[in-house]
Amino acid sequence: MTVKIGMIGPGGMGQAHIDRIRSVIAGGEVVAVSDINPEAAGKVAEKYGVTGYTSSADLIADPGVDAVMICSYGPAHEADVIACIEAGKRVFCEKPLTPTADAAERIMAAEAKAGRKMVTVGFMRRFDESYRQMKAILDSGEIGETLIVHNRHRNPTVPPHYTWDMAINDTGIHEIDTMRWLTGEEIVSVRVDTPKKTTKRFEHLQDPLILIMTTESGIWIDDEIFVNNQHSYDIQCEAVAESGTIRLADQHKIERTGTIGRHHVLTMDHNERFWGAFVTEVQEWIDAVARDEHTGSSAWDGYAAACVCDAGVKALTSDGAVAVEMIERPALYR
Ligand code: ISE
Repeated sequence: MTVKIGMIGPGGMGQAHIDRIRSVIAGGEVVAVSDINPEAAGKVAEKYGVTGYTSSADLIADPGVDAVMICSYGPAHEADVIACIEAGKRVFCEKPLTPTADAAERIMAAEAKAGRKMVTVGFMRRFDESYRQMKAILDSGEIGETLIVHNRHRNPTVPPHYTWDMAINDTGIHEIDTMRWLTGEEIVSVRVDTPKKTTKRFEHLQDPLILIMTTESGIWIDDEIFVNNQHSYDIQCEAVAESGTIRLADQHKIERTGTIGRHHVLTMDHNERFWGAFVTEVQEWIDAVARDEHTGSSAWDGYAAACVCDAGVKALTSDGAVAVEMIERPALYR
């Protein structure tokens, strides 16, 4: 079976997914796109030879669309995700699922009504081979209990529209989800430490900043978020356990030797660094849709990430740790 996919919001991220589906992913075909901007909708539809809509509702209602990918901007997600659930169509939604925890709760209510999990959130690091190897070793218990996890999330630069809260809501959200998945625990408190600021940033940003999170059992997690480092997309993670440590190795693809010495070529953005993870993520989603099953992170994961982000944003403007407030996990997600 070929899964016929409708794509809402085919901007940079959406088109990167379309290109992967057309080149290296099996079992799926993008048959329609929608963009509220008629010119953009027309251009992308023509580029890929698919149906173009200016209304996401029309795309979701299209009987030729089996499942939907949403890559529009966060505030538009809730209405479209709920419309997909109500139409009985499985949906892959890029992160963040919703910018607020309340909106994610409404999505969970729609799934509860449908009686099944239909939403997958695009947290791609769960599909990265090296993170998966780290998790397998930690889960095996071979090196004992995890005590501490150190993370670094660095970008060469960010655009002027990157607002002060995005360090947490748009960048740190990756570690927030990955740490919940890696440790298998909820994050219960968040603190933000603010080091000396780089001068090479937009005035409105605290850059870098350090998120300090703790989990239910007391695992201590730090995350250096530095989004104007001027040189590379640099993702690091090291877990310290009772009788060993495990960390992501350098993510270089080649090593170059010459008059400048020997060096690794660094990646410059998430598409380059996590190419393989994106491919696995979308492939697993399409395979699961074909089997009429759910895969990947759920609406609960989207909700939990939103709750931790809320606490993180509060912590950014207050002293000390902020407790994460969450509802009890509904039965569907246990
Ligand atoms: C962006 O939205 C991403 O998802 C990238 O992975 C992250 O590194 C970047 O900071 C975000 O703005």
